[in-house]
Formats: sequence, C-alpha cells, structure tokens
Amino acid sequence: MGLSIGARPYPFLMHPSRTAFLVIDMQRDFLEPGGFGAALGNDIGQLRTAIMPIKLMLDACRATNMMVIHTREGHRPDLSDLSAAKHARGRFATRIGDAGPMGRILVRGAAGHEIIPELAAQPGEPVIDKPGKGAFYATDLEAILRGRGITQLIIAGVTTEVCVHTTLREANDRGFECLVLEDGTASYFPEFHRAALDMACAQDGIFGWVAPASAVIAALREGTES
Ligand code: TIU
Repeated sequence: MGLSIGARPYPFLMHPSRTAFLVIDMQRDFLEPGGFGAALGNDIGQLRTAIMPIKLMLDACRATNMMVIHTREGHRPDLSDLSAAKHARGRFATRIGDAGPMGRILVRGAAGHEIIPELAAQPGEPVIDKPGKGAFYATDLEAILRGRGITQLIIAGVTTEVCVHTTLREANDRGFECLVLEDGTASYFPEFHRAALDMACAQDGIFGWVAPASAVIAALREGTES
C-alpha cells in the first residue's frame, strides 16, 4: 500500500510509518536581520515564503504521528569544528563566530542559531546540529533514521540549492527516497531555487521527487481518514 502523492516527475508512493519530515536550518541566522544570511549580503526576505508551508506540514505530521527532525547549521563556541576553509571563505566584514545583533554568528547557543519560533521543535523531535551544509556529514542523523526504520524523507527548509540540495544528495546516495517540498524550500536567489528543484527531479527523478506541501498534507489526511 502507501499514499500516492502528486509529484514531479511522477507520483511518489509515501509510507508514513517509514517516512520522516526533515526541516533544514530554519534558523534565525538565515531568516532574520543581523544573522549569517544577511552577513553574506543576502535579502533574507526571500526565504520567508517557506515558513507557512512548513508550519502546515508540521501540523499534519504531528497530527498523524509522522516523524519530524530538525537541523541547524552551526559551530561549537570554540569554533573547533569550523574548518579554516569555511571560516575564511568570502570577503565579508562579518564572519562565522563574530558578534552580531543575535549573538555570535552561526554559533551554538547564540540566539541567531535557534530555529525561528514559528517552527520550533516540539519535545521528542530530534534536532541535529551540523557543522556542514549536508545534514549527514559529521552528525548522527543516519543512525537516528536507521534506528527508526525510516526509508523515505520529505525535505524542506533553506536554502534550496545549498543545505537542502547537499542533504538531498547525501540522502540519495544512502538509499533514502526523497521528496523535496517546492514551496517549503526557498533561496536568496529565486532562479537558483527553481533550478535546484528542476535538478532534483530531472532525468525522471535523478535525486527524487518534487511536490507542494499541500499534496503531501492532503495524502496524509486521506490516509488517516481511510
Ligand atoms: N548561504 C546559504 O545560502 N546557505 C547556507 O549557508 N546554509 C544553508 O543553506 N542552510
């Protein structure tokens, strides 16, 4: 059995008991003024369209007991897990670890590192702290997914072509079936967002599937009613 979700490039057969909703880096540092995203010279307003679709998906997952996992990009306060290459990259005045209006940029424990309050994790939902762009690199995400028997991921968050795509690729190589939410992801660059979604499902699903949050939510709702 399974729930059929209208998706690109063809319907995705979802098995909710083996599926996790993975929300990538919906942190104040990317979505609010004075954080890492802004320090990189970006228009943070571009990302806020993803908030409501993710909120609606979280509501649906929580109502149907589907697993939810959150990630946060950030580093230890002593920056011992920050590579010199990542630290040095870019020619900006404010870098990772520097003081900003929401505390030290992309440092665990700082206010800016927190998930935005609208999408805060609830008790029982794992929060994965990751030093890289991909959520599998240097984390226990894979152990948590395997331990819970998860084989499918619904992926949302920011930014589409950076941390979402890196995680999608890591998950694909590890044998997970992945569906990316087209409206639950966003980029500072709308053209990169569109291209990243097209790349995810090109060649008849080279990395996986793409669908709006409403399609997944409708399937979840039907699945619990039937
Ligand atoms: N800068 C940018 O677009 N993204 C990141 O640095 N991290 C994530 O995508 N989370």
